[in-house]
Amino acid sequence: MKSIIVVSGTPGVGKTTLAKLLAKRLNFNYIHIGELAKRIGAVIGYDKERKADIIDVEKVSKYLAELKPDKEIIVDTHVVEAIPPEKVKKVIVLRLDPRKLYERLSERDYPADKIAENVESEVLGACYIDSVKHFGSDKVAQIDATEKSIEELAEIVSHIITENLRYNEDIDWAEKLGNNLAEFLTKIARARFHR
Ligand code: DAT
Repeated sequence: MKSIIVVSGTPGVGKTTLAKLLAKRLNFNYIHIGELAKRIGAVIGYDKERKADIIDVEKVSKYLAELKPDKEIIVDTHVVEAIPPEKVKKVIVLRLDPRKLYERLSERDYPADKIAENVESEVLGACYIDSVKHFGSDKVAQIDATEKSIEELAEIVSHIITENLRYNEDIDWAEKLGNNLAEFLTKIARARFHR
């Protein structure tokens, strides 16, 4: 049975860039869950505030569970509930220093609310926690992408996948930001009210 490799993480951490490069290098199929949902009619609404499609996670999960692909698949998503855990071999969770994430998201055409929400969820490690809950800690590999080039990341992750390695970097942004955390979060929260 061909399995699924999930690349997850807060929007802006570099999932799509890495997942596409990995698919090319390893000769795997690439699936972006947002695009797949559109293609199979699993978009059930639009969240105006977040400027994002609302996905029928059960429909997508069922579709992936029944898929009989000719190759392994790299799935690009932060919506882990849309992936059937029994099909998954490895989950790569990319993490990014929240200050860098804030810069990246500010360069995108993102509403201030969405930026704040994503940065806060990166501080808390929400995608990592969700992944561990959904897939189990054995399958989840957490990587700090902050100081790594795309090439470096692809090299590390290729090894993790092909050799099925256990890998987990100890990441705690609250600890890293220390005394600057409160000031940083206040700055982001304020931006919400100055639209
Ligand atoms: P995501 O799919 O998680 O939303 P992305 O792949 O679209 O993220 O990347 C967001 C931006 O960051 C994009 O302009 C490419 C850049 N980027 C991604 N990974 C990077 C890395 N390791 N080093 C430098 N820039 C990176």
